[in-house]
Amino acid sequence: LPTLPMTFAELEERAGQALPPSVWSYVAGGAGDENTQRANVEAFHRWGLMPRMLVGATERDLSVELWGTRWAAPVFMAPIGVVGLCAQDGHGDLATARAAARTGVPMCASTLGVDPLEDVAAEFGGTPGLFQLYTPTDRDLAESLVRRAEAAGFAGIVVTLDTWVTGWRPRDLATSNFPQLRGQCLANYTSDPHFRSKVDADLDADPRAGVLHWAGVFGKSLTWDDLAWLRSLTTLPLILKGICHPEDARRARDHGVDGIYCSNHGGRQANGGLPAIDCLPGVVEAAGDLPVLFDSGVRTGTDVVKALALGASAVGIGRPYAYGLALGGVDGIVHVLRSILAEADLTMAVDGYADVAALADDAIRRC
Ligand code: HOC
Repeated sequence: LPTLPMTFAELEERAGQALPPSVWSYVAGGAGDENTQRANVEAFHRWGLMPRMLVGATERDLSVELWGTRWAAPVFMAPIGVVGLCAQDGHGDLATARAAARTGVPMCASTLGVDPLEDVAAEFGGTPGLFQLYTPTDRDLAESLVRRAEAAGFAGIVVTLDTWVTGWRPRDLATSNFPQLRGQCLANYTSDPHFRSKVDADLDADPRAGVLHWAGVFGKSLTWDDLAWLRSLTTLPLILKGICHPEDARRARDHGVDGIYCSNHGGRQANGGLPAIDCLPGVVEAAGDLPVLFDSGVRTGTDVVKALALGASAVGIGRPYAYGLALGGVDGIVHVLRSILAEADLTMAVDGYADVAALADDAIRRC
């Protein structure tokens, strides 16, 4: 695919030209003056990998086992609400699932999708998938979505904790963008029997009624008291997303979750925070033997290796695959993922790490 970009800078620039301005400002933008979004990326430069020689890393195995399933690589596509709109045909969630099938890189499908979760899962072609849930105030709706994800064959439920209300996003406020965009991404809600039963209108004839009802089921934060309920929702691996403080990781572990997801939502929710990668070591230590997923600021294959060396079990790619989708649909995502994986693999080769476990041995230093 010679016409697709080979650097993140070019990928971002060309996606900005390709996407409609409203979708571009939504996906590229973040909270406040976007300082945390930038800091997430810059913080990777303050960590350096330590090369080891004469270890014979000629053959490498980047696969990892998570919750009893082997992943082809320690990388997944992070959930991005509204990513579906980056596709030219308007079915970006299906395109992302097809890219997962082609690369073996799992997709964490967002609840806020343009395509219903059953259709998305049907495209995975044997690659494991995770389902991301925003917790609505209506518990029966949450349960209905989880039941559907289980029936569709998802391998885990990722509960996003930091997005019960949308952050202060100047780009979206300036364009009054978000209400109109999210209205196009409610397929999981409008296809849900419980959601439909609560709307006093014919959703097919009056889609606005669905948007209004959807807006009303958010706006309340969960507390630790809700953890027992969340845990009781499913026997699938339950993973809590948005954990940055070690104490929260410890509490999550004590509440019987199966995984911790260290993330600051790519700097989209709260500005003024610590770079997520700097939070990762503390979260990993507190998580003990629980797998830790990570995202926020990952742009390159070396970023992936650094996050793994800091203890992540698997690393989420966000904006890069959304931009790949914008530029080349399924092929665009595959190109971005394969480039990141190839760079990660070559970095490990040259630095002398034959597999992810080897990175646990003093592979990274602050610089
Ligand atoms: C409850 C409101 O993940 C993003 C999405 C946020 C979706 C808002 C949901 O834009 O970062």
